[in-house]
Amino acid sequence: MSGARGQSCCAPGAGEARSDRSGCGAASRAQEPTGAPSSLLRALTERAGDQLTMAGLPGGTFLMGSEDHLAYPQDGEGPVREVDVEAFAMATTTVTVAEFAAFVAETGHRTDAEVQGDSLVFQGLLPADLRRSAPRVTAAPWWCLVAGACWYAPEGPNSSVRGREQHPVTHVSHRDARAYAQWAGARLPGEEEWEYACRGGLAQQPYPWGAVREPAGRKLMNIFPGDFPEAPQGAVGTVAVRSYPPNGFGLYETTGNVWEWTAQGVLRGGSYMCHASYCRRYRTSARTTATPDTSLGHTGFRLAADL
Ligand SMILES: [Ca+2]
Repeated sequence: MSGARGQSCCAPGAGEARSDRSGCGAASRAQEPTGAPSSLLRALTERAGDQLTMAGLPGGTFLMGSEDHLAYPQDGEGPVREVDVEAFAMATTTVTVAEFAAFVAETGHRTDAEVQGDSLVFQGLLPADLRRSAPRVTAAPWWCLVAGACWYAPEGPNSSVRGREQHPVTHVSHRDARAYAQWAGARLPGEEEWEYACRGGLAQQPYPWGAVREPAGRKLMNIFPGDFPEAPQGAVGTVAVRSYPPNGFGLYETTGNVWEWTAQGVLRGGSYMCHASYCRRYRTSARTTATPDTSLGHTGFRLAADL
């Protein structure tokens, strides 16, 4: 499928909105330390709160993928196949802003969004002036390329992550996620591990809790409210990483909230921008891809480790 409902609706490359800035000089800027103010890093790090919690998952064989009526065959969701997974550990939540701040404070890591000087932000999160002036992704015009948007300023220079310390870190590329994992002594989950973990022990269900998206009308994940993209009915954006009940393996918000990088660079789980009116990639088997240097306001990651 091409066009607006294809993969670029979920994870376009920033190059689609950049015109004359081709990343010239990016290599040298990558050597510079982060631009995050040290006072901000200190304040965020103090609020890191809970220690990283990992859930030990038993190994096993599961049915990966989906061919049901909700699946997007063009995304490679099918065919359904048996996959063996060794026992491993998975973080119960995605990496938070506060946790990422601790990494940056210690290493000075400069993210790809900082190196490139911009990142992609959903239009609905922006003030009116930026919404008008920011370049758009042609095939997915609700994505705005915002100068200065990065993990500590998710909607550009006048925004802040203060008050969002327990939200997922966003605007992190695959390279940034791998650097964090290495620093933490962990790794990114393989795509097979991610889906096995997301399913929470259930077989061939579209949601981590079962067959129905909102059982008895109860919202169980952070996805777009109302009609996408122009008519949200309620708040849009990330929420704290433990805002909804965990799945059968004790893992929070695998579907919804933010897309999550896997080791192979495939993104899993959908985000706060997914809605049935446009894109139902908030399911256990849904997947999309982005280039390793892509940063997006709806993408984060969680850690895995060998047992
Ligand atoms: Ca997620």
